[in-house]
Amino acid sequence: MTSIDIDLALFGQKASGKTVYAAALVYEIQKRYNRSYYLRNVEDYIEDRIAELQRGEWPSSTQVFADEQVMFDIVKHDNSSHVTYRTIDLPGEIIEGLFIPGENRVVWRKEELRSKRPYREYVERICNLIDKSNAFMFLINPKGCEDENEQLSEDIAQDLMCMEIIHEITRRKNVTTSNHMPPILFVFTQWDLYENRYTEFETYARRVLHFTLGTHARNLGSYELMNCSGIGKAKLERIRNGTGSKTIYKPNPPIEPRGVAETLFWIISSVNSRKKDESREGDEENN
Ligand SMILES: Nc1nc2c(ncn2[C@@H]2O[C@H](COP(=O)(O)OP(=O)(O)OP(=O)(O)O)[C@@H](O)[C@H]2O)c(=O)[nH]1
Ligand SMILES: [Mg+2]
Repeated sequence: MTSIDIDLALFGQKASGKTVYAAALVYEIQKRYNRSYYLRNVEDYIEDRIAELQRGEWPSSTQVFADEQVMFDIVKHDNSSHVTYRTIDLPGEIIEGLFIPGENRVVWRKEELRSKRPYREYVERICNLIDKSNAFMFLINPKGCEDENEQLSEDIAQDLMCMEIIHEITRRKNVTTSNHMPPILFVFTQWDLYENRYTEFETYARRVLHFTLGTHARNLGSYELMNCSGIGKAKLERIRNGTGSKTIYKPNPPIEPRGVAETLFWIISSVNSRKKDESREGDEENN
């Protein structure tokens, strides 16, 4: 039986879809891939989020003090392989506070702010996560702003976040060649809302990640651009507010996640081939 450990660092700003993604991943493997795999040890936290989506409700924004571990084992029915998957459902507020330009510009770059409250604790959490992870994923929210300038600044903010974190990965893990870079996956979420607008996905995604892909052209080893939808289909709901009413999207149960499990399969195969390369390098050094 082959076994593999995935320690995934999952980044994305507030409302990029991290919690929905984590719930959809478990649900999609349970439902769509149940002929090949079964899941063991899924926590209540994720089961509760799945139930929420199935009631047609979105999860609430993950709280700053929350420390939600998402862990499970994926086992092949024939017992030929076994994957242990661990990640943390980070509160996007922490990431926004550190990486998204605000009144203090980008806090992450400012030594004098990094060591002060509330940032110090956030910085430590991110650094620990980077140190213990062997795969990285960025969730990008396409946003779909009506205003062109607003859209541009949303795109750039997410691009800079990726660029900054990848820089930190290269620094902390002492990456000198792209061979030593852990696999990195960029996933554009909420694709049920955007598939008709961005039909040339690859061109669109590369444009949004302009600075990241340019700056790190030589650092990035195995990386991929993907899109997914945690719920598959959304329904429009009219809600009343003080001055009138507005329409919002809600999950339309039963949810039908799309492209979510594929992200995990890409990560498993990338971590696996990295493991093989490393053991080959080790063998060569010993000979
Ligand atoms: N249409 C559609 N909307 C989605 C999907 N996933 C997320 N959303 C929207 O994005 C919002 C935020 O999703 P979350 O998963 O809570 O985002 P998050 O990254 O966990 O946010 P924080 O907890 O604040 O960091 C949801 O309330 C939905 O409005 C999706 O697959 N399809
Ligand atoms: Mg969340």
